[in-house]
Amino acid sequence: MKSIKRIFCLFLVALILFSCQGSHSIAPVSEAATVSRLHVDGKYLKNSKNKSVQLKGISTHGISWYPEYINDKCFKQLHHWGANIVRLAMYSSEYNGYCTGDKANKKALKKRIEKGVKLAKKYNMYVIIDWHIMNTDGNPLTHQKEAKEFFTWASKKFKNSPNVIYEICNEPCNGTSWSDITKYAKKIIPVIRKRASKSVIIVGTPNWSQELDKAVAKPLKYKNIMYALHFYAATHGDYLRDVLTSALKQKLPVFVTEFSICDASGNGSIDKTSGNKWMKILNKHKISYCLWNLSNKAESSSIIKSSVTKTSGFKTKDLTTTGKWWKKQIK
Ligand code: IDC
Repeated sequence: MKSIKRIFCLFLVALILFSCQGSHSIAPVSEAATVSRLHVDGKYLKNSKNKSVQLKGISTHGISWYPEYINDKCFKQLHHWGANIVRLAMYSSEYNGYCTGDKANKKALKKRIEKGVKLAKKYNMYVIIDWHIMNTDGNPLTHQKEAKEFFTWASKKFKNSPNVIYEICNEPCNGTSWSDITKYAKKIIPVIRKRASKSVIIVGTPNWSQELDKAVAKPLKYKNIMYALHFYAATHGDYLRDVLTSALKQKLPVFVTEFSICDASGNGSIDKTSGNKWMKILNKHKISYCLWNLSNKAESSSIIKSSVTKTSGFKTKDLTTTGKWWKKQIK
């Protein structure tokens, strides 16, 4: 009788052990839940187990304007909400941009990036270092020298950080050609790859990162390159969605490093219907995305209400319409 009991107990223990092992082998909800080095394979971003991953997260506002959200509790909450990526938007020109501010400003911006990368790592998130060219320096060649210096610093600093993704030119615009972007990319990509040889690098496309067709026609000849598409759902509808779907048919690796559901000014009315149509395509093709923007600026793209001055510990009632919508998407 005793030995039957013993066998029964042993059987029970084995059963428990087996079921525990089983639950470990279940794939995590988000394949990128643990930060591992990523690579690009066809149109997909893949992890070290060769599984395609979709990164979902948010972009800061300009880190000269709103640096206060780069803090431990805020990043922890973003992670808790389901974000697995944060984009650090560093304007190159506008308002204390990297190339227009003084030496002390350059230093402060670098410190903020270091802090952001460190916090992202702590909470198992990827992080994009975004060289945020815009209207006043829409041709990336304008500040190529400074970009070289900056990316030399960044790639040295983060060469051992597999969670870092480099975005070398936010939105080429004002008639900047793909040929100029290519010239710039050929100078900057080798600078990054010299130190961070396997890093994923995202390249902006002409016309505020909308003309993916130009990259399809003449892609860059480097490994682990993705191309940026930006959309603002209340302004950009079927026309731009078609640009995306035809680029995907050509297997172009696309990363939506910036989008929102308001109009292209970052403000104005919100179009959830168009936003939902966009999400359907992004999710279907596992396209990674970052929403614009993590701040409380009084504009409809911000996720925090302008009346809310705290920088962490947000309740649902602290979030704007955009914030609530985005939180549901990344859950
Ligand atoms: C906007 C901000 C706004 C700021 C302005 C400065 O939302 O508060 O005053 O930049 O130029 C982009 C840009 C992004 C813009 C955003 C909305 O990458 O910097 O942010 N947008 O206009 N491309 C399309 C829209």
